[in-house]
Amino acid sequence: MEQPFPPGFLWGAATSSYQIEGAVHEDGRGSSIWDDFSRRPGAIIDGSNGDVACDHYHRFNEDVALMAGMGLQAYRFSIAWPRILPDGTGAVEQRGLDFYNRVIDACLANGIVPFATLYHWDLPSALQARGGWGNRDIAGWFADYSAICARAFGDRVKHWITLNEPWCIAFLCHEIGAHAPGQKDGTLARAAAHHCNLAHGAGMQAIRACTTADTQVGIALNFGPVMPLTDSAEDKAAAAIAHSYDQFYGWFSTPILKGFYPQEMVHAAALRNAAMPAIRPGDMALISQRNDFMGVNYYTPTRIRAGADGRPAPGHLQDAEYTLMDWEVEPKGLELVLHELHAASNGKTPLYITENGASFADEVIGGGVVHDEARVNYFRSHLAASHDAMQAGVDLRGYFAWSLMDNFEWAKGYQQFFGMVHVDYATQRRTIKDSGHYFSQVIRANAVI
Ligand code: IFM
Repeated sequence: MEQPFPPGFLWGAATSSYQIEGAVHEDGRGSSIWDDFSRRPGAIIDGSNGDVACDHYHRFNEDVALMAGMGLQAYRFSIAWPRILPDGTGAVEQRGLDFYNRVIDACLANGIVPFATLYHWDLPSALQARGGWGNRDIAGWFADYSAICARAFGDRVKHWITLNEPWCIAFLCHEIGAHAPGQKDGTLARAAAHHCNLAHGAGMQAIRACTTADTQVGIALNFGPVMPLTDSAEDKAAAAIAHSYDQFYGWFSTPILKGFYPQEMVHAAALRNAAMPAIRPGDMALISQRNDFMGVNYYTPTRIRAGADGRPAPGHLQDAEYTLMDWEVEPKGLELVLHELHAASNGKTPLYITENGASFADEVIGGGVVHDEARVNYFRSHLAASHDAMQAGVDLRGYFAWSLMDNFEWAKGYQQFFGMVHVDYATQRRTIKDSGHYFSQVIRANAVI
């Protein structure tokens, strides 16, 4: 049975600058922390980098035409900070602005609504040299950069996302060290988390100051909601504990929607011998300003079981489906997050799914055919979960598939495939996969089919 979505529900696809653009030395672009990190031996699994990636910088017209052909109604892309401000602050590079003007205009000419993300991880190296996300001044640097973009593009871009996945910016990059700049310092990570939140608040203010009232600003947060490994009372109790310590909520959605860091974040920092960031008067008010929407990036849940002492321990289901990233496929996790955020904002903050998708090894047949049944099923089940959440009252306004096309998957290089469009990196030839065709049918029907 078809599950219809409401009229006006927005269907799109998402990408990010460093993952697709290439052209890292062109038109005055400054260096980014990913240019640096990807040169570090062992940092990227296949030794690759984003120098060429999908060559989108030169092929954006073809890519926008592809999107139009697929019937996409919206495109979430990110702006590379080092293309606009090669040194992070100071002199503006007009050729960088011109590139995004061309992308935006191409979208609009094809009836595609542009959603611009201001920061999707490619921090100018010059700012890293000044302490990067560990330096509280980054909130001001980011606000200045946001204002430049809002002034340049705000007449046509009406949807802005400040940061993509600040949990990754803070913890994956500064405590786990798996992403640029590859640091492993719990105190630094927590400072970075607070500075991300400040940058989000300051960035929203800057955008609003430079644009008209029809402009909408939000943030894209990632979530890995806790689910018990089994239905046993022990696993459920352990999952409940883990839920209260969930960093995705505790460090980001809770301060942004409610204006405080839960006590569990303080406790967890102490357990890791990490200091909490200094919080100055006015910080939490800046952080918890009204968001016009909140973006949800969801891929997989966090499975928790009771360890020997009853405390939460990581779990792995034996009989579940896993993607090439080894991420469990569980659409219920998406529903959980949507309900949680709806409740946390008292239903007052509209939601968009700003990323959702899966990496699988595709069957590249040739002659314009790529079979990816597992991805079709992933989309179908997660769209059904989104539909169910809306039926239950969640204010969900749109869905962006991650990703438009295969691309540079950060530390996993070119060994993961999230695209609805296959990219042959040797020729840069694009081929719409079965999942891309499926997504087009969903858009046409405005329903899960
Ligand atoms: O490719 C990334 C994206 O840049 C951020 N969200 C998760 C995706 C898949 O790992």
